[in-house]
Parts: sequence; structure tokens; C-alpha cells
Amino acid sequence: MNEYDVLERYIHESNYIVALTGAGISTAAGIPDFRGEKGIYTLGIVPERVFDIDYFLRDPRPFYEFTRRMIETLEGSGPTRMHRFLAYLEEIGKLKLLVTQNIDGLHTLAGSKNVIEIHGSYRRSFCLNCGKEYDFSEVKEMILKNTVPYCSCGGLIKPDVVFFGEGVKGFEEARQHACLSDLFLVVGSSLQVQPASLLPYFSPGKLVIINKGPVAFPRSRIDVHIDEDCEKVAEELMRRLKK
Ligand code: CNA
Repeated sequence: MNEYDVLERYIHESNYIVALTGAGISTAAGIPDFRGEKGIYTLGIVPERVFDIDYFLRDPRPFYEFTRRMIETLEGSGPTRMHRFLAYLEEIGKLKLLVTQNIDGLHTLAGSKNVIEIHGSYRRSFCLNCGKEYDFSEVKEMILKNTVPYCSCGGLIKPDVVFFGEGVKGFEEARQHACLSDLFLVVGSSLQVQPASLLPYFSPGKLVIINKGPVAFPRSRIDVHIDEDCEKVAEELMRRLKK
């Protein structure tokens, strides 16, 4: 029995799958991750600076430069095979919750409905001065023109994305689902960012990692680690489950 056979069996036997995804699921859509082989660290961008709330308040330009690149990339791509595979697992009633650390909105675009975006999203933005809410389409125009978005009151606009130094969203709900899961999938995450990386500890079920490279999690607690490109894994699993 190879690791695909084992995972296929786990999926058949499970009724309550919870998945945690990270930046690695979106690299095939052209968005760089943090710590992968072509990740942001290798591009000379320091995530702790770009995504740090205190840094952002002093100088929001690097964050909006990253965002501009991400918007441009997403216009030419879309959800990956793995995003669509996870939406399919939900559609057939197996996957009960998807927790993502990503801020690119690709799970929703792929059709997933039960999603907790634990690090927030770009869907809504707020003026840090008067609190006025902005829709993504409004700030997008400003970002694409290479301008930092400011409110009509003069305040800086910040998307509802969780920066280093801010609290995450929906952790307690995600933890409760993890406690009920009989299979927990980690897809495209190095599990180095807390508290999201703690969620697999709460699952009493099987733990399967689909990630190229190591993860910061005790090997003894992992049932299967498929150390391959998640697009290849999604293609193989789709072939097996749809037959
Ligand atoms: P990470 O620490 O960069 O880990 C990503 C992991 O995915 C690495 O171990 C890679 O080797 C692996 N990987 C990359 N591509 C593939 C692939 N095609 N198939 C299989 N494995 C692959 O990122 P985490 O998500 O663990 O860290 C959490 C951070 C990253 C969160 O705060 C995110 O908001 C943040 N982030 C999000 C995005 C996005 O929204 N797409 C992009 C960059 C960073």
C-alpha cells in the first residue's frame, strides 16, 4: 500500500474532514509562498516587515506593493486543482470545514463555502481614522495605480487582513471543528505560524500532511506525509475518488 492508497482509504472511512491550508496551495496560481523554494524570503522581501502592523502604520508602501503584485497575478490565474479538489470534498459531504491562512480568496472562488479565513481577507477594508468601510473594488483601483489608498478623511485604509501583531479570526470555531474531525488535512503549509499551526493538535483523527518539504510538527503524530506538489496530489486523488 502506498501513501495515496492510505489517504484514499482514510477519505473513504471519514465523515468529518477538516483541512488547514497555507500559501503552498496557491503557488501553482503564481502567488509566492513565504518559505518554499521560490518563496518571498528568496525575493528579498522580509514578511515580518511587510506584514507587521507597526511597520505598516509607519510605512504602508511595501505591503501595498506586495498586494499590487498579488492582484496582477490573480487577474491572470485562478483556483488551482487542489483548491477545486477541496471544494469537491465539501460538495460530497466529507469536508466539514476549511481553515485557510491565505488571504487570496481562492477557496471561495473555487466554490468552497464553509471557510474560515483565519488571517482575514481583502474583501473589506477600513479607514484607520474614521472607520469607513471600503469594498475591495474601490481600493483595488488605487492599489493598481501604485498609490497607497487613503480615505476621503485623510486616514490610511487597511484591508481586513491579519498582520503579525494582530489577533487571528475564528480560531475558537476552527478549534471546535478540529476536535470533531476524524481526518485532518494540512495542505501547503510549513506549520510555522501560530496559532493556526496548533489546530492539528486538537484533532483526535488521522493527520495527513500534503506539503513539499518539512513541517514544524512532531513526526510521531503524523500518519502520512505526502511530500509532493499538491497539484499532482489533487489530480491523483480526484482520479481515484471520481472513478
Ligand atoms: P509557508 O511558511 O511559506 O509554507 C508554505 C509551504 O508550502 C512550504 O513548506 C512549501 O515548501 C510548500 N509548498 C509550496 N508550493 C507547494 C506546492 N505546489 N505543493 C506542495 N507544497 C508546496 O506558508 P504558510 O502558509 O505555512 O505560512 C503562513 C503564512 C503565509 C500565512 O500568514 C499566510 O497569510 C501567508 N501567505 C499567504 C499567501 C496567500 O494568500 N496565497 C501568500 C504568501 C504568504
